[in-house]
Amino acid sequence: MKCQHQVVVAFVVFVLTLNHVQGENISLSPSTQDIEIFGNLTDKQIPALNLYHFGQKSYYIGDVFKGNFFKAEQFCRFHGMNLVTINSEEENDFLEKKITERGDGLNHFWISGTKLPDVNEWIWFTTGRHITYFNWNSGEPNNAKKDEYCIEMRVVKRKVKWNDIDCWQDFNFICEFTWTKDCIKLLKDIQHRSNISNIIDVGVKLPEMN
Ligand SMILES: [Ca+2]
Repeated sequence: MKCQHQVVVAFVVFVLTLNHVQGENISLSPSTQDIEIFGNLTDKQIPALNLYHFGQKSYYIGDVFKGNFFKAEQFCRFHGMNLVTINSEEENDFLEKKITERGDGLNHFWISGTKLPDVNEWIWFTTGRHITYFNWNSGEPNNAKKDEYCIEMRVVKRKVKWNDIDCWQDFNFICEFTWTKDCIKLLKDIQHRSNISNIIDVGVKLPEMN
């Protein structure tokens, strides 16, 4: 189901992109026939999300809603994603560029980092893996209020930086999902069924899968 969610998201992005290019009315969801491909999914569950693509991941920059760390993860999971994990300077720089381009320089964003399970080590909440790349702001993490167990990021002097903070603050957030071979195969099947060419080349910039 998760993979189907991802493909639906990508398909909606494609539909929006294609209609925009052709100057037609913008559709906010696939047709009934498209939805039937995904079994129990209904149009009310179809998100029209604007995604960015880097490597084998796609990202949703959630600058419309705010919620605490857990609500942010809940929103991401509802849409077949998780809070973002940032594993390299290149990935961090990509998100920094997109946040800046969107004019979100004053916003705070939850990412998946936390030390809730063990106050002595930082992990990615969504994968359970130890964090190996850090991008702390100067003086952070400081656990200033003694309960700063989650990580938010924001633009500081034009650079995205991380800060530990309590998990109950209402912030924007970034979701991600990783493309798998099965997901790409499903997306190509939709392309075939829909008689729409270049769904991946035009609508979704996917990485080459080995
Ligand atoms: Ca802090």
